Amino acid sequence: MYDNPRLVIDSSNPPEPGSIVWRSPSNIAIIKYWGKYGLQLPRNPSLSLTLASSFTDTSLEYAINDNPSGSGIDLEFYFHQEENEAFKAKIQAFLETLAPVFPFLKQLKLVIRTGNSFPHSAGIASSASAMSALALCLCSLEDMLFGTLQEPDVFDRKASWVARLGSGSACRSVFPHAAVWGETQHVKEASNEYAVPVGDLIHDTFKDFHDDILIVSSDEKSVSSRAGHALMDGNPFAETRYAQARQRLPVLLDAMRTGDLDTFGKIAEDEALTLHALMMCSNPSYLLMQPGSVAIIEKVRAYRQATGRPLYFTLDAGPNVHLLYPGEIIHEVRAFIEEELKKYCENGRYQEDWVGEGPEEM
Ligand code: 2P0
Repeated sequence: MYDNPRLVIDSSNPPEPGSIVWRSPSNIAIIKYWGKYGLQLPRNPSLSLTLASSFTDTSLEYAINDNPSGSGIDLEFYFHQEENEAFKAKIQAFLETLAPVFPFLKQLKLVIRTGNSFPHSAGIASSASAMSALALCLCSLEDMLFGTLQEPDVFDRKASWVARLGSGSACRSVFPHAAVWGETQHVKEASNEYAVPVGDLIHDTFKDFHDDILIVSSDEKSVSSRAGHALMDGNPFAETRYAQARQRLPVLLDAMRTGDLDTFGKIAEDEALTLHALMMCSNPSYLLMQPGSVAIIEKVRAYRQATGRPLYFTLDAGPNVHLLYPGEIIHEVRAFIEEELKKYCENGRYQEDWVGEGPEEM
């Protein structure tokens, strides 16, 4: 869709060396993407809230390469100031698949420095923030060299498309407040190829909204998301699940438009438990929730029942529990975490996060 053989640097007029820096946040899906086909295309539409305090900073330094090797991409890579061969290999392979989209990459020497705002071992998904930050740097570089992405909407759409190829969920991090990824007739221009912003369609309640991430375990997951998505292909409930997500999307959007927290919360919690149920009935089956996750879920439901306060949970593909609630009950919720939930967290750890304004160029 974005292949462009004209994006080649004129060697008689090379650019001065320079650098580009983007900060891009993670996101939390309310309707989950789980199951994909082809080149990172989703089996159902998903909707996420864009976060703020869990982010990746990525800088991309570039200079003309006087001795291009012809085939590969000349890359130096640092993660938290240190070389990291495993991450470097992944990024290098990703950049090489992007050669038809950004042919100028092979004409440059690149240095990528990246790091997360949260500890590497926090068990917080970093592929969404990392891949969106990298995609934004690449689009800024293209625009700097060729002036081809001057329109903000055009820039964001391409960044979202590139981010998706790096990690599906990353395409949703490009936009403020909330985004939808995947075909649905209920959102204008929605596509399987990129996410679209829906922040303008939601009630202010969801813009002053929190997601405190309770770190139940920071251990590496026993089954990666990549493997988890693949197991959906043989899951006997897959088609029913995809249909459910498609039907739910307009219901969630309507609740978010009107500020209906009750409907929002019901869908959020059901989506989380459905995601984990799908893992439990995959073949082979697996379980990423832990006893602490279940204890927190039960406490959250009991708290809501007892107080009537709109506190809900969701889960990512891991044991950590995300607490979702509007800003107006922050003091009550933080006291509840401290008194009742922190004891289930690894070393008492949780990351305070909230709905944010999307990526920033630094
Ligand atoms: C999501 N997750 O919608 C779902 C729900 C986790 C739980 O997408 O293989 O890292 O890179 O496309 O995006 C996590 O999987 O998977 C994920 P790839 P990704 O956020």
